[in-house]
Amino acid sequence: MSIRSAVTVSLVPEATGGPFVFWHDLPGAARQARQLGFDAIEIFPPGPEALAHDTLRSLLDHHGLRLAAMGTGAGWVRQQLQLCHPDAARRQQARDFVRRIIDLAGGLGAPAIIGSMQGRWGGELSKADALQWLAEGLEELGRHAAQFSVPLLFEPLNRYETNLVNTVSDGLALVQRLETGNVRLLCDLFHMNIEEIDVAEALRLAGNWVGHVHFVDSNRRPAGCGHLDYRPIVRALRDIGYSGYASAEALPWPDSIGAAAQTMAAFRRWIRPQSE
Ligand code: LER
Ligand code: MN
Repeated sequence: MSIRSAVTVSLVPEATGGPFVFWHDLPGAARQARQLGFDAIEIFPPGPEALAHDTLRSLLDHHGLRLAAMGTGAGWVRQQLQLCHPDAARRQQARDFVRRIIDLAGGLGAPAIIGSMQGRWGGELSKADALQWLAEGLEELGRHAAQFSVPLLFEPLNRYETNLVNTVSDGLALVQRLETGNVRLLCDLFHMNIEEIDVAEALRLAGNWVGHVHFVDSNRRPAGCGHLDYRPIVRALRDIGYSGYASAEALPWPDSIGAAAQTMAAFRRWIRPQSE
């Protein structure tokens, strides 16, 4: 199976200025995505209650699109929830938030993403304790996702966004220590460009654990608008047999439609000729 294309849409007003291609207008984003030839959209919702299953199902079906994944970061952005919180009640709120997004996305055949909901250590909270709370949350939520036959995606983030899990290697150590094998890594090329010694080698190291890819350039502009060399990256994805999404989580530069069109041109140049 070949790598499929996806493009992000944010519905979170507080995330304005963030790295999402389309903003606020979900039906408009779906229409543009389809017109440009994307296979799927990835949605960053304000919360699990913001979208109804049936509305989403009919929008996707109408445009012949799949749902690639759904973000949970609004739990952090809007409510400061995090899975490693030292307070048990706050941790539980974080898990509940993610679980309800798993239910919504899973019902549409898509995984949820844990990125900024992993949280940070510091103050009273040691790194070891933070990782332990995070691992317990991932264990429970990974098992929960399995009922929908989808993984839970865990995303290492660069050092300016978390001090917990920055690299693929640290991400692997975390997911491989879980009893559930259902938590996979989301490899975001922007974060990897900051943290990895060699992006392609890190993808090879992750191998079968790669569950999703954020397809973006070194400066978080759309693929082809920075200085990443995609040839060794795509070769590594092919060699590990990756058949998930290359999902454009990038700044809307120069604007949303321009970013989406640029991503599709890059996808066709580097990924589709090699993956078919
Ligand atoms: C945040 O930087 C990011 O890459 C998102 O995918 C995390 O949810
Ligand atoms: Mn990302």
